[in-house]
Order: sequence, then structure tokens, then C-alpha cells
Amino acid sequence: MAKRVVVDPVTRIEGHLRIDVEVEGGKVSKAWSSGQMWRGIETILKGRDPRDAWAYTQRICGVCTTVHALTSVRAVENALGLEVPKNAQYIRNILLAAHAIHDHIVHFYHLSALDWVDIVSALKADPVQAAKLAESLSSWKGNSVHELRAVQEKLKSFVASGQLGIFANGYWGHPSMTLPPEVNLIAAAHYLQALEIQREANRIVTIVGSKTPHVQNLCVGGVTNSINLDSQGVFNMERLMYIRSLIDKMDDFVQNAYLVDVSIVGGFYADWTGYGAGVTDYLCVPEMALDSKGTSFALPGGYITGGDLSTFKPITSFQDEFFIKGVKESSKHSWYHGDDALHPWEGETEPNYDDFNDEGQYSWIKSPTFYDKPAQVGPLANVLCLAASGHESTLKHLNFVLDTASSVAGAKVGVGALHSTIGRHAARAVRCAVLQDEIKQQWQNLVDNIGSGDTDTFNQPVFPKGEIRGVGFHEAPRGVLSHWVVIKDGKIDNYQAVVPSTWNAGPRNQNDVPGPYEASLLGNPVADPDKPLEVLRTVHSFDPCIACAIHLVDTENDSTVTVKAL
Ligand code: NFE
Ligand code: MG
Repeated sequence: MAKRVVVDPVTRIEGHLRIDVEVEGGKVSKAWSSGQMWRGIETILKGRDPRDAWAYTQRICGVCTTVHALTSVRAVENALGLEVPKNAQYIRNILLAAHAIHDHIVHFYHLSALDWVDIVSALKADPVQAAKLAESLSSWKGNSVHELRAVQEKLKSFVASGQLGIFANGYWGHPSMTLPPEVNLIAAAHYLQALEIQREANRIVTIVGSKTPHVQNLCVGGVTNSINLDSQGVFNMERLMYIRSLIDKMDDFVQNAYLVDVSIVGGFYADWTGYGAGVTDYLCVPEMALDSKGTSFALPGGYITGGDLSTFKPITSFQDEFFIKGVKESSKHSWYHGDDALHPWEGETEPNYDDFNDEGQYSWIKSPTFYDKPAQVGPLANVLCLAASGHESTLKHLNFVLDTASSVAGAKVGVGALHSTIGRHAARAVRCAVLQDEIKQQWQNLVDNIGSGDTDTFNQPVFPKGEIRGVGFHEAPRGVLSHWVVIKDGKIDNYQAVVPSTWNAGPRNQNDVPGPYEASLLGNPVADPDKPLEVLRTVHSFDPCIACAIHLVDTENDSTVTVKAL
């Protein structure tokens, strides 16, 4: 007999996600992913000045605010054919990399590590043995016996006082928690240290963007930062050197702690390379624009089908027809009218709430498709595409992770292992390390370009009469983000954001094919249906953001439609 397990809400994510699974013989046999919140940000853009859209769209989410701001200005610039000065590209690149590095560190340590790491078991660890193990794998300064003992004492005092705080609600002692106490102690120490490091990354976002969340420095045509090396402005020499010092601190942690930690967790949980593959058609977009036209990028993008790297097809610019033509969204199983999959420029979103129907509509999230099929997006898609394209820094960090995981597991862990729940964590760490390499390069590009005497940061947009259309994309922390805008006589006529978590969390599509979360859950073990830890492992590995995933555009009416609250 199949047993229905409902996880609602899923925690340690952004927003309200409900996951339903049927468990038969200790394994998931059916799965549903349902977005349980409803938003209307895009609706209020209609009729507004396209130069303002970025400030509104970054309110779509409180987690990835910068990414919507950036993608929005790119979409409007694309519609206008407006070039962006090189300094502005480099400044945007530093901003997006710092934001993504922050995001990845927080995701691994603070939002998902405790699915794998048993904090209570860390109390039993021998700090001397733990330090020995950690120091044999990396030179991270936070691995000393002194440090690990101090962390263990801290945890003991939490337990003694009965105030576990952030550690109060874990599945401690669950049969699927199998790390040795020493590894649990190392991970617990890095959890606390990562809190400090993510702050350094966010400092860069704050300096460059003037504030975070919700940066203030972007505009259609460039950035509003002034460049004057001798002045008190943001980009003077002192600030640039301070940013560089923060980048170096992050580098130390990402190289010596994050990459090593995912390898250790992956090595010990090698069985989890066999679960969670799901949709193995992977999509990513190029990132780190290098030229003023947005036709050259430091990091490639592309598409892979069937998990086969030899099928890699590149996506190369904001004008790329292969990308632009491939994207559609279906709402057959979402609480909206209409069964057909529509291109975002023709997107329709008319609410039609009718309860949770297993075979019918059951989510506020739509189902994006690429050439009529679901696609997995995110760091795993990105790392596989970059590996397929021969991207050097990706291959370097990927090989390091696979080699380290192999030595921990005592068996070869190859690229094939990445198509899995644990593979998504490994890929996110690799992507984070690639972004570390890239943020250093972009910082250097900016310094060199300023040194050559170029201080331009802005080109004035001019809006023509009549209709123009634009698309902007960004390889956001959770994957492909695209904004689609139709502008009529200088005003927004239609606006659609097709978001990473929409790609991954979407329900069954127009052909009833399950989305990536749903597909990845099939076959997952569930040791105890009352404590569905394994379900959380797989869902968390995507880093869900449901605020981003759900949008509403009412293309017919001026007023927002009334919907029944759940
Ligand atoms: Ni709200 Fe986001 C990212 C975007 S959604 S966090 O990354 O865009 O998946
Ligand atoms: Mg529908």
C-alpha cells in the first residue's frame, strides 16, 4: 500500500513550498511539487517607465534581489540595442559574483548541511581525531584542535542550557545520518565559520550596490557608481583594495573549506550519488559580460540533453535565437486558465484556483519548457555545460572535488556521479569556486580599464515610438533567469520573469511530464515516512526559492483577480 507523505511547508528555503510523495516499499513512487504562495509584482509594471522596472522586479525576492535588478536592465537594454560601458559590465560582474558566492555558502552550510550533518553526534567526537582528519585534507585555519574543541564546548553548553536555538529542530539520530562524529564536528565548526564568511561576500554587494538587499547602483545603460580614484566616491583606490581584501578572505574559505567539505560529505554519502538525478536535460546561460554589446562572456552557457556532455549546444549572447525561441511556459497543472505552453512575450496568467488535484491543477508555479521539454537549471546544469565546453577553471575545481571525494569514499567517483542529489551540492561548490576565480579577474579588468583612463559608466537610453521587445538573462545562483519585456511607445506593455526555481519546481507540464523536483524524488529512499529526511535532502539540493518562482501577469485586465487564500 502506498503511503502519502505531505511536507508542508518545506523549511530552510525561501517561500512556501509543499511537497507530496507517495512511498511504496520504502521508496518514493510518485511526487508533486506545489508552490503555495501567490504574487503579483509583474502586474504593477504594466504602463510604467522601463527604466524603473529593475527597482520593482528586485522586490520579487528577498534572497536574490540583485539578480532581478540586473536581468531587468539587461532586458530593456536588449530591446533598445543599447550598449553598456565596459566599466559598468565589470562592476555588474563583481556585484553578481559576490552575491552568488554569498548565496552558495549560505545554502550549503546554513540551509542544507543539517540534512546530512548530525549536530548531536558532534558532541561525541574526539576533537584531536577530527583535527587530524581535517588537517589531512586541507590547510583551512579553522580546523585546529583548539578551534574544534571550542566549537564542541559551545555545542555542549547549548545542550546543557536546553537552548539549541538554530539547532533545535533537526532529524538528529535519524538512521540516514551516517557521518562519523568527527566529521559532524568539523562540519558544525564550518557552519559557524561560514556565518562570518558569507558576511564578507555581502559586504562587497553592499559597497558596490550601496545597500543590500535591493541594490541601488543599477540603471538602464550602465551603473550609477562614479569612478574617481582620488575621490571619496565608491570606486576610489582605497575601496577597490578593500574589496580585494574581502575577495581574498572568501577565497581562502571557498578553496580550503567549502570545496573540501562537499567532497567529504559526498565521499561518505556516496550512495546518494545514486538518487535524485531526475530531469537530465540541462540548461544554463553565459555570464560575466565582457564587451559593451553583451556578445562576449567569460563563462559559457548552453544546453545538454540526456545527461550526455557530448550533446552540448552553446548559447552565446542576448541575441541567441536558440535560447529565445526555445523557452515556453505551460499552466495546464497550475492554478491558471489555459493548457497551451506559451512563449513569454505572449505569456498569459489568469488565476483559476480549484484546490489540490493530483491529476489536475495543484500549484501556483507554472512549468517552463525548453523546446517543449522540462529542463533542469542551476549550478549542476552550469558545471556540466561548462565542463562540456572545456572551461578551464570549472574542470580544475570539478576534478579536485571528484578526486577528494574518491579518496574519502575509497572508490572512484566520476562525472556521472554528479547527476544526483549530492551532485547538486558538489556542483554548487564548484560553481562558487569558479565565481571566486572570476571575481578576481573582473576586479582586475575594472582596475586595468580605469587605469587606461576610461571612467565611463553610463549610456543614455532613448525610447523609440512603436513596439520593441527585449530579453535579458542571467545565470543566477539557482540557474537560468530571464526577463522578457514588451515596450510600446516607451512604456511597458508586457513583462514576464521566467525564474530558476520556476524551471525546477514547476509541476507536470502540458504533456503531463513531471518537473525537475518531482522527477528527482522518484526512487528516493524513505526510511521512516514520519521523518521524511531523504525527501528534504533532494528538494533542498535545488535550493528552492518560491518567492521567485511564482508570478502573475494579467494581460487582459487592469485589476488583479480575486483568489481564495489557502
Ligand atoms: Ni529568489 Fe532566484 C535565484 C532568481 S529563484 S532566489 O537564484 O532569479 O530561483
Ligand atoms: Mg491551469
